[in-house]
Amino acid sequence: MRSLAPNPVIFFLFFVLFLSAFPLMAEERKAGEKLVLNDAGIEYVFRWCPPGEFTMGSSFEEWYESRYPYDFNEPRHTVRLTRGFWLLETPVTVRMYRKFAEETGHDSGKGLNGLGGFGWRDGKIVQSEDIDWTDPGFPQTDDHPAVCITWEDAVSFCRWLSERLKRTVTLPTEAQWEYAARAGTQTVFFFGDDREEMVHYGNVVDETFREKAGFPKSPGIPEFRDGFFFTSPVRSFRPNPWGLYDLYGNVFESCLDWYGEYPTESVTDPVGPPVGQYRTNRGGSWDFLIRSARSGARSWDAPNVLDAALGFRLCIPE
Ligand SMILES: [Ca+2]
Ligand SMILES: [Ca+2]
Repeated sequence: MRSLAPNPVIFFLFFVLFLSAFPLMAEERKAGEKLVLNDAGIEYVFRWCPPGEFTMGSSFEEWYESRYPYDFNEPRHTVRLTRGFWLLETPVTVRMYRKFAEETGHDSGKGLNGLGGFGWRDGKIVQSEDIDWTDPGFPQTDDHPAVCITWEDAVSFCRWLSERLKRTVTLPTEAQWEYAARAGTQTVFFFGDDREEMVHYGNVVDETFREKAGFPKSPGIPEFRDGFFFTSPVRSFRPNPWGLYDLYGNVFESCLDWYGEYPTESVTDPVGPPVGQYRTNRGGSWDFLIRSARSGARSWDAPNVLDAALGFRLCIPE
């Protein structure tokens, strides 16, 4: 008579198969691997950023040579990220943001000091009550990065999309942003130290901008033409080694943290100070000099600032 007990050999084989499936799902996932999520006809493409350790910040020499207009605030320190995360391949686009605004009726508020958004009017950057994400003062198609998005707007968007996708969607921390941008590099930019190479990787203040904005020639402005005066459609430039586009230039990207001084010692999974006045953002923009687009360069804004230089990128923590 056949035994009803499970065949030990088959049981063992299933057990081995069961164990072997897990490394494929977690440990062996490659940096830059894609995750494509869909909601209401909109595609969100994320790239995998594995757990790891890196040196955050840059050298005093790098900062000094860039003539960054703030005190040295990016001293190098070791950061360990114990959990991997998915980062949106591009900044959040107008198409994505419009869906959120239409569905929720979200109101961005009146901006810094209640005086509206910063955008382009009559050949210069001004603050005006009629400037917001629907009209920053220059043409924006659905494939351009959403701009004039406050930190508070960005967090509201994340909350909304978390419910839609049934997953936690948030802003990256400053450490996660820099870790992903560096993608294992320690140079000024992920493509090396030569800022002239930026012409292939990001939309910054270039010769075209200088001419149209009527700026004088200056050592901070490169001679190249990147092809865009205002924002550029996302993916117009080459990605970084982990498949992330538009990290440098185009729009600054809000991060989760309050702005504060870096720790002097090694840290694990840093999230910034517990309280603060400004929120961090990263990467430079179409109307800022290349020096703001360095991997280690830090910037910050009040959480209610509406600025045509400021957008955001999404993070799904593992
Ligand atoms: Ca440009
Ligand atoms: Ca950017």
